Amino acid sequence: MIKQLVMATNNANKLREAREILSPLGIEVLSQREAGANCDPEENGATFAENALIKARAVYEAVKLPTVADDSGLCVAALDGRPGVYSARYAPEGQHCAKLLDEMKDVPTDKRGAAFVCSIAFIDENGENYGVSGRCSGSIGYEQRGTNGFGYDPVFMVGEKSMAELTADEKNAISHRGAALRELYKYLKERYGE
Ligand code: ITT
Repeated sequence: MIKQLVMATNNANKLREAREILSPLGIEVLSQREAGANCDPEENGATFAENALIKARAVYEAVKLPTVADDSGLCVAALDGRPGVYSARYAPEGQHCAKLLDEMKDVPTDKRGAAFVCSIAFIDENGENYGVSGRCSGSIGYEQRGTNGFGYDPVFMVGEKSMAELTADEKNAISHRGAALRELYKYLKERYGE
């Protein structure tokens, strides 16, 4: 059994969601800062999976502990899948939702479909990698709603509610990251469980 793994992220919400789902494993999930790594590698991969591996590899090389990294984003059908892997770089801090609503202002209701996508890379104690992914379908709303979650959650509608109107448990149950983390959970439990 491994006792610790490091989450290679600068996003505190991703770390929280990973801890919420992985905690029953009994593996301590350290932030990269707690592990002594201060990494922010250039995410120049063409896919979520490539970028997740770039982030995991950078932290693994710095701390030589099992490492997990998440690369995720929002793919909007009416925008040909944008912002996709550029989701974090789509707008200045705090302006992502407003910019997206503006870009979508003339798009009719039946064409507002979107999906959150998440790829997670795990690098084990030998430096070997394993990947999982998850997806959550929804649509882009017409206004920002709710204060939970982070990022694009206030404009991402799942049924009648935005993702930011869900509790943490409700979001984890349906989210792209929740799905990917549950896959990772299964893998880690089978591989390292008693
Ligand atoms: P790290 O690279 O340090 O992990 P980051 O926030 O920059 O942190 P990404 O490069 O993976 O992460 O970019 C993800 C983008 O997609 C970012 O703009 C997020 O706000 C958004 N995003 C990802 N998951 C989300 C979620 O569950 N809810 C809302 N927005 C999300």
